[in-house]
Amino acid sequence: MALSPTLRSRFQGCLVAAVSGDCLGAPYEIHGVPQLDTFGSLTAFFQRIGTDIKEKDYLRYTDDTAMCRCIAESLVDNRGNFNSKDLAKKFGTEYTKEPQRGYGGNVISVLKAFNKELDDPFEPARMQFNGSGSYGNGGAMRVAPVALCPEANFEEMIEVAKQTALLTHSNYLGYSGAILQCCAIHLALHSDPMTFDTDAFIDRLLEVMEKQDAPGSPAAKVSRTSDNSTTTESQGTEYCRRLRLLKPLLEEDANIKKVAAELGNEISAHKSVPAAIYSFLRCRTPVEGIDNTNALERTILYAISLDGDTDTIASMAGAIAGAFYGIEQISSDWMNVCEGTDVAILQADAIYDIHFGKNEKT
Ligand code: AR6
Ligand code: MG
Repeated sequence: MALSPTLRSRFQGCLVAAVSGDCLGAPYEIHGVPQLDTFGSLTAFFQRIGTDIKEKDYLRYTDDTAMCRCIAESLVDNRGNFNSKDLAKKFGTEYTKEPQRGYGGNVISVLKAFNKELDDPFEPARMQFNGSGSYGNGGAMRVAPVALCPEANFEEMIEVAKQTALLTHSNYLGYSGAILQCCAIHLALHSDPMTFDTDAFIDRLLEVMEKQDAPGSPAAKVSRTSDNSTTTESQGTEYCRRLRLLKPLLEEDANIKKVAAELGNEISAHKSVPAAIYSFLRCRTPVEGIDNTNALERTILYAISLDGDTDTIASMAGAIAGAFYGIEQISSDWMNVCEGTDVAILQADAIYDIHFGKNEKT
């Protein structure tokens, strides 16, 4: 890459690539990723995007983008600040307006509750799964707008990421996934692509999550799932264990099936956020079998190839990669066929303007 993208380009790239990953990954969540020649058939799908898809219809976004848009809108309406009642209301209104966006099975009851007057908007989420709360990836999939802030806001940003997730995901694993995804986007956003250090990036994420996992933190207390079973490992180590797998997997250039098996490709936050981060890191350099020289597009294609929760993992990987490479790396074909890329740019600009002002040249 000749020049580093501007920060405004990276804000836009983040939200647009998140929408694109969602739209491009969604058809595969329903139909599955072809098992044979995975990269080849996906590459062919990507090559057709500019032609036949444009003629038919555009690719629709799912709940990931619908909720991400609510967070962006709420942050803009509140001058960059988190407002729990406002965000809950926006989630509820959005769900009522378009309930068919593919929302997670259990979160729907929380979203419906947001349409009533609530003294405590966090209460419905706490009731989920017999009181253990959801560990779905719904908190992580929508967190990108929170990550779009100055470096100096890092600690405050972690708290906002947690709060936005807690409205629907009170389980430690659910909201910690949002924290990890938010930090990954934020670090990518503020990294210089010319001097990027993969090991330092992973180490920084581990440092953040080790703090989350510290004894006495909520992690240590959560040990049961809703059916009252316990996991064989402490839930508090779920994220750190997977983050520690990133370097060895990258070093051995593990095949895609191994990556999915070790990091996960599921609807739960701890079995999807690490896979999205891996997709970004792995795809900075060419991947055998993926015939695409654009690292951002390669990232989304790779994330979809992981199979499983394709729209959400591709959306999260896209958000990280978009924040790193900037909007210039997203083709006009993608912009045209993915529903909602226009709104993503407007929202990214509005968030940028809150933090840096309209005229700042960064
Ligand atoms: N115990 C058992 N199962 C659980 C638990 C738990 N504590 N928590 C979550 N699940 P949900 P989301 C399972 O409903 O996170 C869309 O497809 C359970 O099967 O809170 O917003 C998006 O594209 C539950 O239905 O919604 C994302 O991929 C599921 O996890 C995803 O859904 C989802 O949790 C986001 O879903
Ligand atoms: Mg999904």
